[in-house]
Amino acid sequence: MKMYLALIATAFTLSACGGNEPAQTQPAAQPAPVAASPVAAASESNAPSATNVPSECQIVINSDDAMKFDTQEIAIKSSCAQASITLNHTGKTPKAAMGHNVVIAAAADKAAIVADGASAKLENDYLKPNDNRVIAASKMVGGGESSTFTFKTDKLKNGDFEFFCTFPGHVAMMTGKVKIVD
Ligand SMILES: [Cu+2]
Repeated sequence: MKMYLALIATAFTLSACGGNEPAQTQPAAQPAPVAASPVAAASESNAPSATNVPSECQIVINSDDAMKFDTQEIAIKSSCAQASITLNHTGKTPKAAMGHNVVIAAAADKAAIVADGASAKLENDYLKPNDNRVIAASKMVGGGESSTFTFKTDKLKNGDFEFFCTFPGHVAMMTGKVKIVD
C-alpha cells in the first residue's frame, strides 16, 4: 500500500513539473493580455468605488490606439441611482501620446470643458481642477490601463448629456450621448 501511494506521489510530482515547464519558458516581458472579463477585472482592482453598484448599473467602455471608444452611447437604466463606468485602454501607446478619459457633462458645456482641459495639461488629466461643469470623470489612462469611477445619476435627468475624451484633439473622434433608459 505504501509503495502504491509512493508511486502516485511520484507520478503527481512528475506531471506537475511537466506542466510548469512551458510556463517558465515564456518570455517574461510579454504584454499582459486584455482581461477576458473587464467588469470582473475592474471590480477586483477598484472594489471600493464599485462595491455598492448593482451589476446592471456597471458600464464598460473600451478605447484604443486608434483614438476610438467602442460605443457612441452610454445607456444608464433609470433604476440606477448610481452607476459606475470602467474605461479600458486596450492599446499599447502611453498616456502622454494616446491618453483617454471619459468625462460626462451637459452637451452645452463640452467645448469649454475640453478647451480648459487642454490648458490644464496632462498633469491634471486634461481637466481643469474642480471644474464644476464636469458631472463625473475617469482618470486619464494609457495603453493597458483602466479606470473606474462611480457617480450619482440624478444630475442626468433633464437635458442633453454627452461623454467625451479631453485629451487634446480627441473630442471629435471620441464622444457620444449619455442617456437614461427604462
Ligand atoms: Cu482620447
